[in-house]
Amino acid sequence: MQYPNFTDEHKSLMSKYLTKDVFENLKDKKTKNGFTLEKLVNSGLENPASSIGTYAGDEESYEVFAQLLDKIIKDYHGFSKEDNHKSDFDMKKLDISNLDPKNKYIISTRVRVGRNLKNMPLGTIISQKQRLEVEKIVSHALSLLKGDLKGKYYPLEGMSEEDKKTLIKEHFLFKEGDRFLNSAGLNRHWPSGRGIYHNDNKTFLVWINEEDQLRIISMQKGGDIKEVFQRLANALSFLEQKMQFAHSKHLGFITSCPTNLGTAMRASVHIKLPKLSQNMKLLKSITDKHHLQIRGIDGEHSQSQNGIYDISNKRRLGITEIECTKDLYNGVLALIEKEESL
Ligand code: ADP
Ligand code: CIR
Repeated sequence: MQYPNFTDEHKSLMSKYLTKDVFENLKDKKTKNGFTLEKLVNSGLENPASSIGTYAGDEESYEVFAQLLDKIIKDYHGFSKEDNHKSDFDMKKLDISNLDPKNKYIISTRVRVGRNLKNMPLGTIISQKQRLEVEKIVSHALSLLKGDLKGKYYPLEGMSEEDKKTLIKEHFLFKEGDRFLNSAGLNRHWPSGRGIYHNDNKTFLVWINEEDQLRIISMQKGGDIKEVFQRLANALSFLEQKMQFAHSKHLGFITSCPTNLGTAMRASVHIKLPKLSQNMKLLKSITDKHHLQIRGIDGEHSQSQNGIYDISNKRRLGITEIECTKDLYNGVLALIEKEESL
């Protein structure tokens, strides 16, 4: 691999931190699974508008390519290589109430975490056989869930186009053909091994073999973050007994994108802010202050519609699950207060 020809078009943290020195140090390195620098940065090279631009191949990628990835991790999460990650699902510390009891602003609330199986390469380089093995292990564990988490697994293969479209439009299912994932090798053998599990009322869902091997999701209408978080915590404590997830003391849960490390948690609301959204600078000053990210209504890289935004915690590593949820809570509280004052 030659040193990339970065242009003004390249906006990613990868292009910022892959200096010639770092490149020289890393260009011939390989993990035991054969993952290379070329594979790590391909998404950011093929998609200059990437904000991050890297996807890892395995847990070892974060050690072998630390000279690049530590800088991206520090920039995104504010987390240093000397720090250690901590987990905390203790609901007693979540002293919060419904942010929008009259349902004026918040349309829906969703909390997801990413997980991958221990000792499996990540989706970027996993073989088709291993991916099918992941699907088997995860769908079997899910079939043991009970109560309000009980549901059914729907493989993508064989699902009608209409069903897929409806599930995507209603924000339950992942999109197809994401170009960032495509360049990272994450869409290989599509749709084989991919699918969605959900309970009847679609408040608990699990995506299998998309960007991460599991995306575990709790969501519902309205602004009761606590109820959504509790459902997720219940599901996780069950699933953790049935499978072992890739995890390190330093980086928490291992994910293919470095933005998802640690808690791998994104807690979000779909929120309507008709007045505040007229002044994006003001809106952004509040979200920045509370470490929140703004996405469009159809998820990452999509646009807002009807003044509805997806607002979520940006930091996931070096803070606990409770703190991620509090980031969202405090930020959304501030947004609603500002909207009401305008
Ligand atoms: P991820 O959340 O897994 O990082 P995306 O940003 O692509 O990935 O979002 C996945 C889907 O979840 C999209 O359809 C998005 O609209 C939906 N979504 C995210 N937050 C909410 C929410 N609070 N309410 C309803 N749907 C949501
Ligand atoms: C990018 O680099 O833009 C894509 N690979 C997605 C990065 C993850 N996005 C984020 O900000 N959490």
